[in-house]
Amino acid sequence: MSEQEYTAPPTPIQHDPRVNRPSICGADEVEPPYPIYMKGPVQHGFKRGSKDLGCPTANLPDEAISEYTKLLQTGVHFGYARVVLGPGEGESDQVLPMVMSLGWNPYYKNEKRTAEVHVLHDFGKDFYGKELRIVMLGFIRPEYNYTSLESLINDIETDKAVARRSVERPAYQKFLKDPFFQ
Ligand code: ADP
Ligand code: RBF
Ligand code: MG
Repeated sequence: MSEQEYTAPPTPIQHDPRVNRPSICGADEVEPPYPIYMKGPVQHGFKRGSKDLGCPTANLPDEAISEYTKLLQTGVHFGYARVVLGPGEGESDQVLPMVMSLGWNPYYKNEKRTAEVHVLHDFGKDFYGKELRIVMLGFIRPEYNYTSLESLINDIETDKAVARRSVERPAYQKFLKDPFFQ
């Protein structure tokens, strides 16, 4: 399918908060269009992730955003990530679960498509400029336009838990050893 043939669906308003979300996403096997690989040096953004959301997101450069993502629904995806830190920083330089927001961030009225990765690990410091490698393995939910910051934060907390559980399955764990990360 070409980009011309494809019209992205409109951004839905957040889901009904009274309805429980699934605790695991994706099939038992990794299904197309996944896996999707991206890599690039971590960019500076608007610094809202840590400050407003309590959830830092490492921003990928525009050039690193895979062509495939234009055909994907914007929203939250899960997979694995590695921040290439080099020798002496072994503890944090490993392949780790990640949750990723791909979209236009309607809550913040951003005008550009962004790919932001939250690595499920406590780095204890920033890593701007370092190479970030990721593999997207599944879809969690569409991007929503939130009516409050609190409900966005609640959903992000659920996204993190869902991502952790979703990559724990054997077909997903295989990607820990993917040559792309070596
Ligand atoms: P920005 O708008 O510049 O992306 P954020 O507030 O989103 O700022 O913070 C992102 C930065 O925080 C990342 O670029 C990275 O250097 C750092 N960081 C620290 N821990 C993490 C983590 N677990 N996941 C993602 N980024 C992290
Ligand atoms: N922003 C939105 O406007 N709608 C969303 O549904 C949304 N989901 C997110 C999910 C995750 C896991 C993360 C880390 C961020 C999400 N954000 C969302 C993006 C958030 O607005 C973004 O991180 C800030 O703009 C800070 O850069
Ligand atoms: Mg960020």
